[in-house]
Amino acid sequence: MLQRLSKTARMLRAMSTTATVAVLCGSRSDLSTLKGCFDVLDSYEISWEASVISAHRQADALHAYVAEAEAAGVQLFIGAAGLAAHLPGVLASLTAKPVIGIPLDGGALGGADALYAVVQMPPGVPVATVAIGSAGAKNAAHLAARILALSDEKVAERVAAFRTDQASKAELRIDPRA
Ligand code: C2R
Repeated sequence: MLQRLSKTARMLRAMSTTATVAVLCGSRSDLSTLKGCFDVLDSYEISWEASVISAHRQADALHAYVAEAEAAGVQLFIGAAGLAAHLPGVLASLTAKPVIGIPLDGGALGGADALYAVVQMPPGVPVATVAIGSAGAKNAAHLAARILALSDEKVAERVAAFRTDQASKAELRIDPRA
């Protein structure tokens, strides 16, 4: 697992700086939970970059990163953190772009601590909050695609195709005479 994570970290450093979506998490220990988020963004062919920057531990670096990312053309931020998960909320305080928050299951409270921290933002500083953990990580990417689809026809087509495919896979018809 450690080997896989350091490989992921190397991959992240090599990412482009012209991404549409910036994914941030509070710790390297969060990265494995975010794999589904990266995979879903890839499936929609949405360019992304990811960084480990903690609002608690690296406040100045986070401020600088958001300013640089916006200047480079990032359209949407995804923030993921466990425990007292302030990262997504601080992101929303630093940018007017949409922010999606993923609460992570990292401690004694099973992610409920992070969920409350991410979802209970004061009025005027919204964080679109998804489910705890890996299900939320995937949905953060699906939600990002739907937001970007409002102004990007290609992404809109891929969202429509995904929904059709998902519905056909879920369909089950039972013949009562069989
Ligand atoms: P470590 O494993 O590095 O001790 O981190 C991280 O997201 C992680 O889930 C433990 C947990 O602390 C979280 N963390 C935050 C923030 N920075 C780190 N919630 C933040 O800025 O909100």
